Amino acid sequence: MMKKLKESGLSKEEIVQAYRHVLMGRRLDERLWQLTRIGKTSFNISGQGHEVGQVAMAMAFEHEKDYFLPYYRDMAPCLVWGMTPKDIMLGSLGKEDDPSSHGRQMPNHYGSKEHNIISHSSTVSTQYTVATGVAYGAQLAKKDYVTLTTTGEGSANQGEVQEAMNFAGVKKLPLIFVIENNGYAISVGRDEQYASEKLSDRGPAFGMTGIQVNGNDFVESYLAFKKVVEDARKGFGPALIEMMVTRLTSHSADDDHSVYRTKEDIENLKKNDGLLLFEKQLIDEDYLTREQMKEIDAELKKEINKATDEAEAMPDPKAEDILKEVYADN
Ligand SMILES: Cc1ncc(C[n+]2csc(CCOP(=O)(O)OP(=O)(O)O)c2C)c(N)n1
Ligand SMILES: [Mg+2]
Repeated sequence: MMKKLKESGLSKEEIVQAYRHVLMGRRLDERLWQLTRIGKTSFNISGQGHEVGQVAMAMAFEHEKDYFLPYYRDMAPCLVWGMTPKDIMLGSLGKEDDPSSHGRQMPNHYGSKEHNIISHSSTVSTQYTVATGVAYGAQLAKKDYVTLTTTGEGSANQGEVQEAMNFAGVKKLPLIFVIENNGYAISVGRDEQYASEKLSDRGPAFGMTGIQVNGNDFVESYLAFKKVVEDARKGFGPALIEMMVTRLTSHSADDDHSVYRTKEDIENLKKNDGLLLFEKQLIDEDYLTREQMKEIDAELKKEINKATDEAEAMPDPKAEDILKEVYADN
């Protein structure tokens, strides 16, 4: 049973805004996927099936001051944090004004100095140790920002994840670790990745709270994050949240999941599509009508078209600037 939307304590406007972010995450990703297929962008990796939990997660933070070290599927929470569809598009197209890396990194490595979003390395989970440093900085400088970092369940088996969690537990850092568990690490399924029942059980092993949430349940996810963020801000230390989600797409635009998922499994994915479940809930609980959702969808598509056109018209990075943004100016 999903928790009722009114149990979130959020206003109707805030819930509708959450839906807009979830839908924008989905539609913008669909556009990026199309751009790879017509050869306009080089690569894409999707948050499709993660968006409801991701948006609930991001809404529990204070975006003006809290830091976010995302992983590649976190486009929707970056939008909640303040990045725009045009920012995302500039990154995907590798343009000079791309806020993530000025066109130096692969797409989906989100970053924005303006919005306290720190871009990650392609080596999975390295953001966990960097986030530990960012959170230690808050403690040393006596600042009250909380840091959020995410990774996948396969990547959570990297050595530095345990190092980061151990240090954060010892120092009681204001840091929220998240594992977005979609059951696959490219083609490797959960049974070959780890033997424990829940990855959230690793939290107590490092002296912190560990909670598993259903990432398709907006309210369950939001309330869990709200509590651990409040506790971290009060100085009670870090937490680990394992968010159970569905990977609706292939691993990336360079992969075909029909090679390792059966036809039946792929068809069943739709039953666990958080977007469709959230829409049903919004209708059942009288937040939006199907007609209003269609209007929102049309508005978002217009915004995405505009962002695509504007980003495409922007200049590419100049060849002579190749070392700019790579080394510090002396
Ligand atoms: C250290 C390292 N090993 C392998 C890879 C290649 N790689 C990229 S994503 C990925 C799978 C990660 O799976 P998971 O952590 O479950 O995240 P998901 O993609 O499912 O969200 C792998 C093996 C890498 N980028 N870095
Ligand atoms: Mg995974």
